[in-house]
Amino acid sequence: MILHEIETADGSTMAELQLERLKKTLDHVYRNVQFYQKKFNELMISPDKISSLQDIQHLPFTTKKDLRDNYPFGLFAVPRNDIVRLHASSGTSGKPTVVAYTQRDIDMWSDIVARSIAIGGGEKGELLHNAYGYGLFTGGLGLHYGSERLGMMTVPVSGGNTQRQIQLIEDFKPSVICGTPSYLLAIAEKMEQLGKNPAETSLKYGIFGAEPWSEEMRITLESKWNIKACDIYGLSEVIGPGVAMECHEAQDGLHIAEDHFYTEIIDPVSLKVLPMGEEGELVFTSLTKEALPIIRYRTGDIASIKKERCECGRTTLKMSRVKGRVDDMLIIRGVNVFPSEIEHHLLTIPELSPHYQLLLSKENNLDCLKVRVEIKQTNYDSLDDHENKANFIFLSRKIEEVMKTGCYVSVHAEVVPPGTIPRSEGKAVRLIDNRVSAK
Ligand code: DLL
Repeated sequence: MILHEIETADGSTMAELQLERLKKTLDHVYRNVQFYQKKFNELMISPDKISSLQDIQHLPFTTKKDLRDNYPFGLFAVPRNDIVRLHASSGTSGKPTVVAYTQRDIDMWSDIVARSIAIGGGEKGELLHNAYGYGLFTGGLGLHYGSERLGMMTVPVSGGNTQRQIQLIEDFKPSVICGTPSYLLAIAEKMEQLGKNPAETSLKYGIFGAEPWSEEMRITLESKWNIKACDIYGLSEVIGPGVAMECHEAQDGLHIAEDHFYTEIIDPVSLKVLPMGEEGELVFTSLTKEALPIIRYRTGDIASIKKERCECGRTTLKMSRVKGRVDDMLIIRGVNVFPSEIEHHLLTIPELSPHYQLLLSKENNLDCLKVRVEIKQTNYDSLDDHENKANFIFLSRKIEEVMKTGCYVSVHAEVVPPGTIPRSEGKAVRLIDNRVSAK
């Protein structure tokens, strides 16, 4: 295991480095990005007056809307000639958000992702199968460059063509696989359908992220594949994958690349910074980016942070698993619930598979939630039609009960036969919102 010096630095060394880098970043954005210059002037903030990390709290936030309003290139801080790469995130509505990288940004990002892969168990000389989508999405190329930087033999498979994924896993014998947790589930399922056992491949580590996933999903993936599955977090606006990565030793929170990103947790309503340990919205300030430096970016992701020496030896700030996005929180009859919490409780029922959908609708002006989930193949095949019907009804009632006691929400549950719910090859779309069309 390679531990980088900065990953084990003491608090004051890290803070000193962060402050020095923050000052440079603020000077850079003030001089080169009109948007920030205007905002700083409005708030009467002069970047050279920032003298401590606490002063960050006086700086303005940046939101996805700001990126959209300045679409496509309005927030770039370097001349066009210095930009070597663009990525974009699709988003669910409106224009994509476009992000840019100089060659130095790409180098720095590759270093960060190389570090992340090593944190998750990857080693120079071993083989990495990359099933994240290549293209405008940062997952494919982000992991790719990091893997090469680490010195791993990198297989750029991208997402999709599941049969070929299986063949390449069998033939090339990778030790690390990267992809969304939902796609790894789909690959495992395809193998099982072909009479193969995913637990018997050469794989040892999984680097999974780009979508929320629960601890129960980890257990499912680890046992299906016989691997250690670790969580990788990131977002294109901040850089892409690698902002934080869970270590395979402790699997207890994600190590934030603190030397590149300053992290805050805020209350998404009052916008006040919350104390360490409290759950709220993640906010990042980039400390080393050139093309698109970003100040106090409101991610919309809900998590908490903690500072402790980890079992793996690292001292960096850790963030919890992302519970979900602020805008994904459902309010069912006054009760707030995140889809990841529903997944967590759903997967405690052993007869059910991890393939599910959440369908939102409006009835009598109230939001209603239907949980549609597949039964496990083995539980289905062992029964005749009549028994299956009865079992579906029994399991549906059980789900409704578990949701009531676990998440305090009333849902309508529907158990369906294996293979009913569409499989994902990238980020899974589990929430289907039929509320607008029902109006
Ligand atoms: O999803 C970057 C990435 C690629 C991360 C590959 C990890 C692996 P975007 O497409 O911009 O970037 O989407 C970012 O995805 O704000 C979160 O809501 C969600 N997300 C990313 N990683 C995780 C994770 C990439 N590990 C948005 N857990 C973020 C939960 C995640 N949500």
